[in-house]
Amino acid sequence: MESSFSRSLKATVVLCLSGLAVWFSTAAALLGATTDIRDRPDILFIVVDDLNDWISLLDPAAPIPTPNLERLARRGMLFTRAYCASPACNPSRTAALTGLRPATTGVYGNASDWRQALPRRRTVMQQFKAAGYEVKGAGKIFHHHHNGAFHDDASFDEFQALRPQSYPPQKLNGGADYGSRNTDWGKWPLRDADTVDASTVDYCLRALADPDRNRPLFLACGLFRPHSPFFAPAPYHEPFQDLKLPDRDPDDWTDLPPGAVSLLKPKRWFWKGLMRLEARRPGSWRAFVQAYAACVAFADAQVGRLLDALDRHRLWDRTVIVLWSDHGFHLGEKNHLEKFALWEKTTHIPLIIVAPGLTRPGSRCDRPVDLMSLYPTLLELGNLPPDPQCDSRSLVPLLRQPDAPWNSPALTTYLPGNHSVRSDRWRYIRYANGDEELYDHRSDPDERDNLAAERRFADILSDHRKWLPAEAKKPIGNLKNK
Ligand SMILES: [Ca+2]
Ligand SMILES: [Ca+2]
Repeated sequence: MESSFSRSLKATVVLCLSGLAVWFSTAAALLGATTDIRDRPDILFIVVDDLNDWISLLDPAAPIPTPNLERLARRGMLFTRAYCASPACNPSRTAALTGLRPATTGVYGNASDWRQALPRRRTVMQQFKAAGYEVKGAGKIFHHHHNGAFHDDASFDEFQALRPQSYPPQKLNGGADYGSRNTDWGKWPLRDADTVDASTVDYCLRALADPDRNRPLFLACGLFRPHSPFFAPAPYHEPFQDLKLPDRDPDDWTDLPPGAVSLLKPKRWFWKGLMRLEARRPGSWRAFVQAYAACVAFADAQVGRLLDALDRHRLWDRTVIVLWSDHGFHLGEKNHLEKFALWEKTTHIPLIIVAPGLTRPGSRCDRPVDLMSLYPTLLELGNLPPDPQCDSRSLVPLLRQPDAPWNSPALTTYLPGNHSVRSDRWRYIRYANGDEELYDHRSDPDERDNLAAERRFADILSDHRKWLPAEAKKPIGNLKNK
């Protein structure tokens, strides 16, 4: 007679084998053993605007909770050291969505017309369209100027434009002389439903619920928060009344070389303006940071609505999900505000990839990677042919095995000739005039002590210099960033 132990052992073996069978069949569908378009996974592609790393997803000690990003990460792989290709909306998005770096294309600034620079280059969405996918999108995918000039109709079968931002009758931050209404912050609007992003997510929920799909779906969801103005309905602000302010050293800039200062100086008005406002209205800096946190909480809640739809329609097993931010954001660290710099705070981003049958639930990868890998990764996950023009390679080996060999660092470019190389341990920055910075993340995660002038690090410097792009395409359009 069979013992209860051997029965339960058998049951466990059967369960494991059937689990493995599901795993192998989904992995086979993902990785090319099938060519039938109907067997290909749906893709949910979520891009969040200006979301930095001061979030519980990336740092349990960070003050901004992101429960829905963590919920998503539990389904797949979190990249703990992912970096943008450029610390501004247009060059970052153009690079990620075309697979070509700023130094390859000349698209360095927010005013560079990327389509003029790359009239024939297929975006990653166009690759999926050509392969038979239905490609839909909503919100901020490409960088939008006020007139939507940089949107690309050719990338979508159907697209819902970003809903225009509504503004309160008067500025809310009390700083009539600090910035424009686009750098305002406060409790606005009253209801979630009246926000820019609710409308974007509503569209995506309808696309996910469509029962008549006979083609695989590529759905791009572009969330606008936490981009300024830092507006979110009142309940999102409440948890942050006692938020600590970021640490900073008032003298942090004394060891910066002239190349750094001249690059960053045009953006100093953000920080100096906020400090002037702080002097006149104490508490303004804290209110600014609290409002950013509220906008992150709001964006996280919008991601939660998408995840609820995946639960509701049982889409997890057939959907590849990629979530990323176009760059990070300074809240006063290193006496800097906003983006437009090459340090950790501006370049470090959340990146989550869920590939059913491929990524282990709740896995993490600590290899330094950058957003240039998104395009080739998506092609591989969608079982599309690789594109030899891409400037980087697919992350699929790391999705399979997070500690697989990966000998290239992450590379970020800001305006022509300024680059940052982030390896496991070091951040190396080289400015257009040849000036350098070097930070040791093992002992200095806030990048306070520039070590580039110390002779004992000469080998580290030369190891990192070899990753700088050989090519430097001339800039397209003017380089102003607003
Ligand atoms: Ca952005
Ligand atoms: Ca310093």
